[in-house]
Amino acid sequence: MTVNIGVIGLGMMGRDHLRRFSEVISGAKVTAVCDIQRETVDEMAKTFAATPFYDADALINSALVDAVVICSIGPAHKEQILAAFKAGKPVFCEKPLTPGADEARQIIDAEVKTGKRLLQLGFMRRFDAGYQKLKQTIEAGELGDILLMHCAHRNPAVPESYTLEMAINDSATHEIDIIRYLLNEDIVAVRVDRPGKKTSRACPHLQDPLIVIFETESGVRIDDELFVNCGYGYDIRCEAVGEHAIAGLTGQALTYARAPYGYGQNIAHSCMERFAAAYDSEVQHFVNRVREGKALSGPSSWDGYVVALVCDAGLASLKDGEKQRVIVPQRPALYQG
Ligand code: ISE
Repeated sequence: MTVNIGVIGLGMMGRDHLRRFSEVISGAKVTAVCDIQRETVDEMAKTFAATPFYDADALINSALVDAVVICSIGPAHKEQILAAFKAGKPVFCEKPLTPGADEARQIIDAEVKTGKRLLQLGFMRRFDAGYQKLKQTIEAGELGDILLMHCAHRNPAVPESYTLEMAINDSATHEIDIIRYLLNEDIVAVRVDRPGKKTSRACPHLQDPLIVIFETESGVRIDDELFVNCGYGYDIRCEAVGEHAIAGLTGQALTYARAPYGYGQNIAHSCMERFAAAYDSEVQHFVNRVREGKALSGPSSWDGYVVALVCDAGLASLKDGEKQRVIVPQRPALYQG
């Protein structure tokens, strides 16, 4: 069976998924595309031989579409996800699930009512080979009890439209999700620290870098450096410090260079490059589950909801610099295991 995919939102991520479906993914094809920009819809529909839609609801309910891929802006997600649930169609949704936790909760309630996991969230780092290996190492007990983690999230540059809040709810979201995934526990407190200095590369409205400190249920303390105008590359770092040993990501480089300046590895310049294999793998995972008629697995609406709770606390701390508690409600049975 070939899964007929409808893609909503044809910006950078939507287009990258269109290319992925046409070049990499097996068992699925894009049959419908939709965006608020008519010219983009027409152009993409032509390039990928898909039917153009100018209304998301019409695409979701079209017989041409078996499963929906949502790459629209965050504020549009809730209505689109709820419409897909109503139509009984599986959804792959780019992060964030929703911009705030209250809306995310409505998605949880609606999905629980359907009695089946119908959504996979685009937290692609869970599909990255390095993070997966790190998780296995932690779970095998090789490091002993985990005491600390050091993370860094460095982007070469961000556009002027990137707001201070986005450092939390657009960038740090990835660490928030991956910390929970690696440690199998929730984050209970968050504090945002504004260093005294900032890069001259950042727009005046930004404080860049920022440091976010997370604490988990068992007391693991994690520092996350968010440096989104670092200039030199797309550099994601994660090190777990255990009682007996430490382990961390090496990066994505497949080759090294020996040159007059020394010994080095190539560095990625975008998330598309750094996590290319992870994006392929998360989308193939989604398609496989749909083809097999199984409930979806991987990052869930619940993960999106809990990440939104932590982000809301992080945004409060961004304002007052105080440590903010995160209270995670009871996880519904649908999301256990
Ligand atoms: C962007 O939205 C992403 O998801 C990237 O992975 C992240 O590195 C970047 O900071 C975000 O703005």
